[in-house]
Amino acid sequence: MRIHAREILDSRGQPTLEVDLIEGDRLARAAVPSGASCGSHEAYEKRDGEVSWYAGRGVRRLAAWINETLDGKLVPGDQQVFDQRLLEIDGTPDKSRLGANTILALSMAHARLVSKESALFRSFGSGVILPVPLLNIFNGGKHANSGSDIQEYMVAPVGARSFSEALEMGVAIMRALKGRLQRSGMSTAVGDEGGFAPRISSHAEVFELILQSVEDVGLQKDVFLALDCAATEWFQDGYYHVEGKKSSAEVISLLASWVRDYRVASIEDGLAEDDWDGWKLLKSQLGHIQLVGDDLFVTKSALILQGKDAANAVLIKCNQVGTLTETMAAITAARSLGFASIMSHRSGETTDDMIADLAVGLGVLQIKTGAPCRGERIAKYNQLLRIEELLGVDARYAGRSAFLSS
Ligand code: 2PG
Ligand code: MG
Repeated sequence: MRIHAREILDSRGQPTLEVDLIEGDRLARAAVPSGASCGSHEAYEKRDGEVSWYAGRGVRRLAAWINETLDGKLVPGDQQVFDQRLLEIDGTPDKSRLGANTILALSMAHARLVSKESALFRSFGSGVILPVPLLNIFNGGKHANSGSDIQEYMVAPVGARSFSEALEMGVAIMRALKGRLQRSGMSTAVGDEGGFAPRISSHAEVFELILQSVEDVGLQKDVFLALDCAATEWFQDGYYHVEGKKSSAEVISLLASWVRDYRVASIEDGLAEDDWDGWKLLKSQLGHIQLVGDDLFVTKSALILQGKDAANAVLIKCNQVGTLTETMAAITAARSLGFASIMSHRSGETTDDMIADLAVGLGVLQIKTGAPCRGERIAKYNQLLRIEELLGVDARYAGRSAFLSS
C-alpha cells in the first residue's frame, strides 16, 4: 500500500497532517484536527519544532519522514489488526514516536480505504440514529477573547423530530442571537468554533442573551443549554480562578446556580483534569444532569473505567487517544458504566467529516462539532444531513433519549 502524507492547514491556519493511502485504483484520504485547550494526559501530537516554519508548529518534516519510513510497509485489512500494527511501530506509551496525529491520520484513512460500504457510517456499525447536535453558539476561554471563562455555550435541540429539524432550530437561535447582538451594538464576529464572541461583562449576560434568543424563536420547550467549562484552564496554584478565587466546592455551587437559573442540562469539564475528589463531589451534588469528562478521561478506556463516581458521560475525541480502535474501546468502556458518549471535533479542524459517520455507525447519540457556522464545522453537520437522507424512513433522531437524565 502506498502512503503519502502531507502538511495542510487547519481552521486556525495551523499546520496539520493529511494522509493518502493508495491501493490498486483506490485512494483514501484523511486529515486530523488539533486542540487548543488540551488535557495533559492526551496522546502526544508530533510537530517539527522548526522555528522558521509556522513558528515550530509545522509537520512537513514529519510528513516526509512518514513517506520515507512507512510507504509500502503497511498492509491494509482488518482495522483492529492495522491499528495494532501502528501501535507496535510506535512502541511508546504516549505515542510520541509516530505522534497521535500520524497514527490517527493513518487509522482514519485506512478505515476509508477498506470500507466496502457505499456510505462510510455503515462500516462502523448498524446505527440508524442521528445524534443530538450540541451547537456551540457562544465562544470563550481559549477559543475567543470574549472575556467569558466558560469556553463553550451550546444549545441542544432535543425536542426536534429529526436531525434536520434540530439543525434548523440551532440556526434559528443563532440568527436570533445575531439580531440581539446587532441591536445592542455588539460584535457579531465569530470565535474558533463558529459561535459569537463579543466582549461581555459577565457569564450571566451570555446566559440571558442565549435564553432570550431561544425565546425569540419560541423554542424554550425544545432546547437545553450545555456548557464546556474547560475548567482545567481555570486551575492554578490549587484554586479555580472563575468569578474570583474558588475551591472545588465553591465552583460546584456556582455551577449549581447556572443549572438552576439557566436551564443548563449538561456540563463538560466543570472541574480540572486531576481533581478527582472534586469530580466525585460534583457528581454527588449535580449527578441529575449530564456531567461530561473531556480532559478528565481524554478518550482513554482505563481512565473512563475509573470514573464511575466522577461523571456520567464521556467526550470522545479520536486524536486524544490515537487509533479508531482505541476510540471505539473508549465508547465501549463508557457504555459498560451506563455513561453517555458525545462524539467531538477539536477547535482546530479540517473539513474531514468522519466523526459524523462514526457517531451514527457506532450509535453515539450526541455530537459536538461547533456552531452551525464556518465550513469546517458545517462539513460534519452536512454529512449528518446526507446520512439522514440516505437512511430515509429508517432514520431516527436521538432527541431527549440521548440524555440519560432527561
Ligand atoms: C473541547 C474542545 C472541542 P479543544 O475542549 O472540548 O470543543 O476544544 O479542541 O481546543 O480542546
Ligand atoms: Mg472540552
